[in-house]
Amino acid sequence: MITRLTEERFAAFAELIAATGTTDRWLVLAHDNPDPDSLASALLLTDLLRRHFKRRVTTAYGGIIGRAENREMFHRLGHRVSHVRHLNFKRYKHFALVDAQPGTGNSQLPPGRVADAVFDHHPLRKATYAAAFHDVRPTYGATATILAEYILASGIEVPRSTATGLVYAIRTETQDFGRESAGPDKAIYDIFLPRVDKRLLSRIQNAPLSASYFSTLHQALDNLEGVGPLVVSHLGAVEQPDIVPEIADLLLRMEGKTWSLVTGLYQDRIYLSMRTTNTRANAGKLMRRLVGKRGKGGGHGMTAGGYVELSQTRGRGPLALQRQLGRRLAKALKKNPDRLLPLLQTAPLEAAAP
Ligand SMILES: [Mn+2]
Repeated sequence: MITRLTEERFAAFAELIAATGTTDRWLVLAHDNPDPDSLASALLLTDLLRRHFKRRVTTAYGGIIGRAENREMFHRLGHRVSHVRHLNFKRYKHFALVDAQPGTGNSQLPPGRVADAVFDHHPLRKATYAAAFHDVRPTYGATATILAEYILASGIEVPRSTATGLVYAIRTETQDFGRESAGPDKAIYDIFLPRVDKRLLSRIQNAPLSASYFSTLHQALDNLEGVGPLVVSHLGAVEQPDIVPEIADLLLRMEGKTWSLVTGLYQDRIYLSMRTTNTRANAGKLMRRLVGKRGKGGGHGMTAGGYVELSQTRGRGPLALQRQLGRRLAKALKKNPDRLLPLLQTAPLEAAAP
């Protein structure tokens, strides 16, 4: 399905490309610690620029691809995606940002560098207007859906692996259409589903989990606290920041809970991840309120993420600040933060009787 809007935007994008040199190098940037939506969006835009517009393109990301499923997707998609540390930004004339916007602190777009194109589905930000071209659709469940519509408008075919990445991105981003799913996502999903490599999809979804995943999970369960509909867990230093949203997703499945918050330390930041099943909530706004001026936050209605710089702990140690963030959320949900108490008591297994 190609919407009227996409037809118009695609024509405008084509005009922008036509005005650029055929030998200019493009850098397509996913956001930091990219998720399936960001990776799939980057691949689709790369295919579009390379195969349809015949441009020279490098696809890149910053941070770490941590979640086992995302690593599997990354390694099996048959596309070269570089880490920015291996790139010389001076070689690129044009920058495109997908699933993120300038100035949000979650991409490697060099400071002061204006993006040529921005594709995203988070709420539109002022800084994005500076880009030569932007297509930001907050009603879409996935950014990859917007780019898949461009692919259809261009008439090119994408490889089965890219179609697989796209379908996986829509599934995870909308939680199998259980949250924030819009008509366009379902339409694109249905169009690309027959092109999916089912074995590849299964490999991604059942990726092997590392021992460190289980030990972090253990820690998360040990530190579980809750009040009313809220479940909270604070982690110490984590091996990779993706584990924070991963555990927030899992905790939200706890019976009777409709809000989850997980925090964890990585390098010089406290990472936060918030989830809710409340379709009328504005988790992104709440996250920005939680972190305030000490960090950055954002998101959608039902999912949000952010971080606070550890330099902002004012000598109290990170855990005090992590606890304060949990208490703040309890208060915002009109629950008494003093009632934020341990949730699980696991007794040690008794030794078997002789
Ligand atoms: Mn996204």
